[in-house]
Amino acid sequence: MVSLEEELELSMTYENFEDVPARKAASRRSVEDFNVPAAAPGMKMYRLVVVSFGLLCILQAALNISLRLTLFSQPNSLTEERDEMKRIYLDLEAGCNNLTEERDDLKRTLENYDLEAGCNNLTEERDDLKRTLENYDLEAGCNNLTEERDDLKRTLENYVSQQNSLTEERDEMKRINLDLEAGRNLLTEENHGLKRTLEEYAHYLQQGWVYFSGSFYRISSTMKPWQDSRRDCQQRGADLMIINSQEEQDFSRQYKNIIWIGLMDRDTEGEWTWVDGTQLTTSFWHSGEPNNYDKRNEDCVNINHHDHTNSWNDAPCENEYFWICEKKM
Ligand code: MMA
Ligand code: CA
Repeated sequence: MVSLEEELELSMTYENFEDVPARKAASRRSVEDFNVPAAAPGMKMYRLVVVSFGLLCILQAALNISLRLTLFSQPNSLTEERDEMKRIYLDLEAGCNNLTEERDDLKRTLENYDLEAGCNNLTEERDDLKRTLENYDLEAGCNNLTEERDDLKRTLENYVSQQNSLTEERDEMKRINLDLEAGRNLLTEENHGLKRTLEEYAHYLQQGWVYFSGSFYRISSTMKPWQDSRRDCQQRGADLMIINSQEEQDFSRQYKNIIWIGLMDRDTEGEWTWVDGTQLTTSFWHSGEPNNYDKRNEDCVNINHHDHTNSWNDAPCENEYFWICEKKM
C-alpha cells in the first residue's frame, strides 16, 4: 500500500525528472487546446490526492464505527446467555437435591417396612375367607333364594291382576262420567228451554191471555177488518185462532160477539185455508154456510152463531168484527 507521504513524494519526483522538452510541448498543447494556465496539471493531481485522502478517512471512520458496534453488541448477548445458563444450572441443582431427598425418604421407609408381618396378615385373611367359604351351605342358600323368588313372583302376579281390574274399573268410571256429563248437558239445555217457556207463560198471563189445552187465547176489545185483526195478533207473537178439535170449537163459543178466526179462501174461491197454511179438514160451518152470500166475496170466516155447536159463517173480509188470537205453546 502506498501511503500519502509516498504518493506526494512520487508526484514530486515525477515533476522533477520528467523530460522537460516533452512537458513543454504538452503544456503548449494544453494552452492551445484548452486555453488554461500551464501550472494546472500539478494542481489537478494535488486535488485528486486530497479528495482520495478524504474518502479514505471517511472509509476508515465508518469501519471503525461498525467494528465498535459489533464488538460492543456481542458481549451483551454473551452475558445474557451466560446468565440464562446460570439460572438453568441453579434450577437443575435444586431439582437434583429434591430427588436425592425423596430417594433417601423411600430408602428409610423400605428399611422400616415389616415384610414378614404384612405377609402374615394377608395369609390370615386368606385362611379366614377359605373357612367361611367351606362353611357356606350352598344348597340351603340356593333353596332360600328360590323360595324368595317364587314369593316375589306371586306378589308381582297379584299386583298385575289388581292393576288390571283397577284399570277396568277406571275405564268403566270414565264411561259413566261421560254419560253423566252428557246427561247433565241435556238437563242444562232442557232447563234453559223450560226457563224460556216459563218466562213466555208468565208474559202471556201478565198480558191477560187465557190458557186452554196447550195454547194462550186473547179476545180483542175493538173491532177491525180481518187483515188488520191478523196483523194485531202477529204483533203480539201470535196469529188468528185455528180450530182443530171439538174442544177448541166449544171453547171458542163462550165469547158472545161475532169474532174473526184464522180461516179464509181469498187465494182460491172455495178452498178454505188456515193461517198456518194447512187445509181445512174438520169444519164447524153453521147450516147453509159457507154461502158467499149474494156473491159479496165472503172470503173470511167468523164465529157467528154462539148458541150452535156449528157456529162458523163466511163474511166479507173488510167487515169489522172482534177477533181472537192464539199463541201455541
Ligand atoms: C147475512 C150474512 C151472511 C150470511 C147470511 C145468512 C144477510 O147476510 O151474515 O154472511 O150467510 O146472513 O142468512
Ligand atoms: Ca156467509
